[in-house]
Amino acid sequence: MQEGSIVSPVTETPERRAFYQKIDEKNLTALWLSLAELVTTEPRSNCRPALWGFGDIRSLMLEAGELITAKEAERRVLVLENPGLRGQSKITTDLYAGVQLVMPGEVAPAHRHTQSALRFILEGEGGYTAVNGERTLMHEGDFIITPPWAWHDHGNPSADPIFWLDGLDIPVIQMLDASFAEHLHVDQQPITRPVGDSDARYGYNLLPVDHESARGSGSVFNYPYARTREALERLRRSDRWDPCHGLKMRYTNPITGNHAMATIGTFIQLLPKGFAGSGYRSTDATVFVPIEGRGRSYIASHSGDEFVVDWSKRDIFVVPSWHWIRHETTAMDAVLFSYSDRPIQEALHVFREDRGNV
Ligand code: 1HN
Repeated sequence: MQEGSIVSPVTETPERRAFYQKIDEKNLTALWLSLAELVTTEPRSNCRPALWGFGDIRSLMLEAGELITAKEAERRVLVLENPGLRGQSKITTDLYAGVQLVMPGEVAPAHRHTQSALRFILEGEGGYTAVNGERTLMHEGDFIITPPWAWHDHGNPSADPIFWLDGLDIPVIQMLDASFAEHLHVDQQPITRPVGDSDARYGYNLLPVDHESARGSGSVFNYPYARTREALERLRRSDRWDPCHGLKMRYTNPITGNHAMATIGTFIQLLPKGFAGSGYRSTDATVFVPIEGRGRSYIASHSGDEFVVDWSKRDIFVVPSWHWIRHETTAMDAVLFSYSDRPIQEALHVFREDRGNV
């Protein structure tokens, strides 16, 4: 048996080779030649561990700010390409990541598409994004959702550049061949609801009495960092720390209790200072974004290759599927935002996780 395979390789004979050539012309191929690659005993992926330092991204983005406007670019974004998946606009096998810059006074024009997006605000205050007729203000650490097919535009009336991380399910929609997109005829969509409307309707442990009939028209779309951070701070007094995750929560849709987005799982975790985490692995390749503090994470593949990430605030790093990860902090508390395809894997009953020693 071949390592990582449930089948043995078959030998070649002249007759077999001739047969393969003959069936090739009919758009046929023999499964026994590819089965070992198609059905592996464990996840095998070209996705690699990687780190992008925010300092580098920030200065390159400001350079991009001199070269092109947000309007001409449609979105002024530098795409984070996984080093094992170059040329595909992927940070993991099925998710996209990019860092977006909106300069003071700029707008990123209104459009909509079937891909879902998350924004995680890295730097700057006072920008806004408008989704389905409602604006929400951006603050550092806020997690903001653009649901599929929702009109959205962004603007920065503040005096400073605003940077955020975009996470989208682009490769998923690509695989499904379900991409649709359109432009609005004006840069900024008409505003039909006051700031805070969705939050008041869905974000206070209350729901509109007829919310069922309004389903699809909205839910919470900004999860402000101030409130998320307060929850973590209160929990640290009472909760037991998880040996792998510290104190980790997932963002939810308050109507369903499910993940906040249908395709992308989103998480926030507090690692206290002096934390030395145990190893953890899961089948959802995960993008991490520290928003407070600094620390070190050790990422190890099944073959034992170790990738050490020294991270600080606003850096971005990725952990491939089924790679061991463990986190360490020293003198400072740290808070990490993360996202993965976990909702898809759970829906398909293929999500697996494992705890142990690296
Ligand atoms: C998009 O619409 C945004 O609205 C950002 O800010 C990144 C990447 C690919 C396709 C659409 C945005 C995107 C995107």
